[in-house]
Amino acid sequence: MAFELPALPYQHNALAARGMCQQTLELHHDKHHQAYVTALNGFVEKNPDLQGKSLDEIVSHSHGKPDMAPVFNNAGQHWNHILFWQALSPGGGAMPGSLESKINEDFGSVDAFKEQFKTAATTQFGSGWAWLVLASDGKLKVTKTPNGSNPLAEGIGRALLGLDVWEHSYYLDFQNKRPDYVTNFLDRLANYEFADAQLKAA
Ligand code: MN3
Repeated sequence: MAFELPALPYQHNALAARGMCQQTLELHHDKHHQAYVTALNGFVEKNPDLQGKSLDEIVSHSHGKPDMAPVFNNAGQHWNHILFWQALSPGGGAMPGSLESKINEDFGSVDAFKEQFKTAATTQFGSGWAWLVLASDGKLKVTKTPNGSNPLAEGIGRALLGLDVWEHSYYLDFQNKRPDYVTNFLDRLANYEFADAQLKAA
């Protein structure tokens, strides 16, 4: 069974009023994400070891193996983008009370959480991701990973939200101003309802 590009959970123009234009989503989802899926399927087709494995299994199996780096990069990016589309919302920025309480408990305040997330996202040198994760000690944490890596591969908890900080994710909307993209995400695009549901399911 080949991996497939999931449809966006909203229209391509649905986030335009909130700082992510239609062209960004057309290129990022339809071209970049599709390219990761196509490349991953090519690797699976040629490698019997990968056949029949789930995406999570391929990510874990290929992580840290130099000869499997191309497989890991594309599987990781497929995994990351599946989460990313769900982490954005046309009604983003509104935080459910239950998530807000947990964030207050673990970070001190919502502002402190946003500061930590902004620091992680802006200090990730080059391409990568910033994450809100539920760590194995039951606490929420902010972390970052390079390139196509993610919390699953690195065993740093269950991802509740992920923000793509590759330039392709923000250059049309914010040019070189990654901090403005991150702030806009936290205040106007982040799907905290999704994060809350992930937290409740954990
Ligand atoms: Mn991307």
